[in-house]
Amino acid sequence: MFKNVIVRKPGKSISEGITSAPELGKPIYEKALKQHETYVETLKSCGVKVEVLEPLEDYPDSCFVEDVAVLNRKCAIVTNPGAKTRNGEKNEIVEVLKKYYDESKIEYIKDPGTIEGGDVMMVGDHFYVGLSARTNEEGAKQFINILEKYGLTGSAVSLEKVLHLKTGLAYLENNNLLVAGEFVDNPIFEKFNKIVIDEDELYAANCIWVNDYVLIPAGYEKTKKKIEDAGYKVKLVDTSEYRKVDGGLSCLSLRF
Ligand code: CIR
Repeated sequence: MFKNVIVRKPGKSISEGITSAPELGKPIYEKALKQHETYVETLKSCGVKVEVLEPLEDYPDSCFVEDVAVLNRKCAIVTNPGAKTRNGEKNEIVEVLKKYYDESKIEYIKDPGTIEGGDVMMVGDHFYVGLSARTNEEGAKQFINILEKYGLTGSAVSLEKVLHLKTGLAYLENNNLLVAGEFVDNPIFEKFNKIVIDEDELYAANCIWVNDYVLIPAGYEKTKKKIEDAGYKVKLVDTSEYRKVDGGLSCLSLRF
């Protein structure tokens, strides 16, 4: 169960966030802010406390707070984002982490290692780490070494197409895994009960399990039905403005 969530409000500069889909247009700030407020309220309705950080205009992608740290019950790992324009975001998360973790339990990934939290999927005490354009082998190695220090484990997964590991995967607890695209037939995920996302709803693979609920992006009916059929209570959140800059439900929060 999660008790706490950290989010960061988007700034006006979100319109300049990194995107692989410029054809969707730029996010509209006012709409993004409204969607963020709904996201926070929805999280609260799942029984977690939400700490809302102020926007960082210098970092257009900084509302995607998941990428700058990986939090678990034993330690906090501050990442080293591989996207150059995002790297400085890591310095802005440390202060708030000190409220929740003893300083001796806050660990750091160092150059030349890079890693972003979107590439990390937690399954109990095991962490899958995607090797992507943002996360390199050295970053994954440092990350797994830190986990082992705390009695946790990790393993690397090579990515082919997607931005982050969790762009195409979401662990819904109870051995249930949402899988999309390049991960559907990957033998690494054979042991899970797979809920396969249709090609035309790929974006909806980025769902989050929060206590007894699954948060799903609004507008993906087939995915919603599949998750309901698997026995979950679902809550819909519109993330259309974040989608324009490759962001989704998991990217917008740190849950621990
Ligand atoms: C980026 O390219 O870094 C942002 N525009 C989107 C980050 C999405 N984060 C995530 O999937 N964890």
